Amino acid sequence: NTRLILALDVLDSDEAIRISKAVAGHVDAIKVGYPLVLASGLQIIEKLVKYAPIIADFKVADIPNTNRLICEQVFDAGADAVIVQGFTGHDSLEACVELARERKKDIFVVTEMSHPGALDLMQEAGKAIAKMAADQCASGVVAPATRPERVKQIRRIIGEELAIISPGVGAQGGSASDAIMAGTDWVIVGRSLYQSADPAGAAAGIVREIKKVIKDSS
Ligand code: BMP
Repeated sequence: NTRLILALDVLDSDEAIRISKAVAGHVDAIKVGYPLVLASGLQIIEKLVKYAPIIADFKVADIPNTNRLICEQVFDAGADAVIVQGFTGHDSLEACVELARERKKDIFVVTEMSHPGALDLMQEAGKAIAKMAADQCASGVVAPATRPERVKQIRRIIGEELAIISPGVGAQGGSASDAIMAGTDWVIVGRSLYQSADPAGAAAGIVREIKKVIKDSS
């Protein structure tokens, strides 16, 4: 358990495989999203799943029936988890969570996002979405490493049963150790890993930072 997730936003499938191979063992999961899947096809998931469990970041945000159809396709493609939006409401989320339960897969629900513009509209909704995710027993929520104080608040809302996964470390200015101290279970790192000349070394460095802050605080 390294508590690190790679966000693999590269476009080329050979590059995706090369980086996944390099960081395998340093990461607990690989997050793939629209950039990679649109550029190289949904089959990329099957090719990467041998290196780490795959979280499909499609930020699913539709009516319940469409959400279910999307999640079915993604689970059939070999993904272990899907990231969905929460702002569409309880029934849309429920369609995803129910399917995931049947398939023994995971759903992570976006609360408040990590970029500055998330403060325009998402902050109030984020708390209600976190509560909804907990009420429906989703596997976890996505919360911003760029705002550790929000991670703390979201942790208080969801309790200890759900996981928090947090993007925003590195390129967006957040720190892995601050996010972990605030209550994040896994940090999600993209550019700082896949743009590095040495992705394995960069991943190992972040894992060392995480282990150190956990050790120092215990
Ligand atoms: P990077 O470390 O390169 O900033 O990548 C972060 C990844 O997490 C990207 O895939 C981005 O789409 C995703 N993400 C995010 O940055 N903030 C959020 O609130 C939710 C995300 O899924």
